[in-house]
Amino acid sequence: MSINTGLKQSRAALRCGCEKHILVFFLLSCLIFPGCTSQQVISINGTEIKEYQGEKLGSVADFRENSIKGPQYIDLSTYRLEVSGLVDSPKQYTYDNVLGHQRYSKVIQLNCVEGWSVNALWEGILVRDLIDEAGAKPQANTVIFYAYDGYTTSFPLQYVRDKNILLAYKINNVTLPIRNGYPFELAAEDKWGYKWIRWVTKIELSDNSNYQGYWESRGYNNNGDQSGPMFG
Ligand SMILES: Nc1nc2c(c(=O)[nH]1)N[C@H]1C(S)=C(S)[C@@H](COP(=O)(O)O)O[C@H]1N2
Ligand SMILES: [Mo]
Repeated sequence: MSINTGLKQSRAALRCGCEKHILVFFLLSCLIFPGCTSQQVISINGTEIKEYQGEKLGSVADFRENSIKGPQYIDLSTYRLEVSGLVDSPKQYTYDNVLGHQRYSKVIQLNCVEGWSVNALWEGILVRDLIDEAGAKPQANTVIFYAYDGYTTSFPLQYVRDKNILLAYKINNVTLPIRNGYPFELAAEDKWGYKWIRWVTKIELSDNSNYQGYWESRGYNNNGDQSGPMFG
């Protein structure tokens, strides 16, 4: 008998043994938990937290679905986040490449102009870190974000840098649900909800400080500060 077939046989023996154990375990657990044969949802991602450092949080379920084309389904196997425009070296990141950056979390409230708001714990990476990796050219003063549904919005580069703006992949400790922008939503702190672009696909450095995004070109304020006007 060669070493190879010996190995195969012992593996097969192992498998059989395992299967027996699993069967016994299954039968026993059915005796203990009679409902065990019905389908259950098993959380592989932890559960949503409702409070953080004493502060009460809203829930993923509190967000109203108001996207221009409904929720977008992004396939991670082909997904790339592009960082381009006025940069020294344009980049393309996979989801894992993005998550490979230093991660941060922060409680931030989103306020929609429709009159609802949600306070949540956002976890993400700094947009600034991606921009610095690509190297913004000196003329760049604006950051334009693009999304899978054609939605766009923009910010002064200084805001993104100085405010440590997060590109979020988790909310309240769970991976962003599809309708909340999976894989990434921009947590545009201090800005109206229409600046919180979801399903982000591209970050472009530009020198066009008058660029107007989807809602901005339809009358909403380009600056989007919650402390400032909603329109104009
Ligand atoms: N890609 C994309 N992002 C978008 C929108 C959209 O239609 N498409 N709507 C915006 C508006 S108006 C709001 S209030 C927030 C809501 O985000 P949330 O559901 O994650 O809270 O998403 C913003 N981001
Ligand atoms: Mo909104």
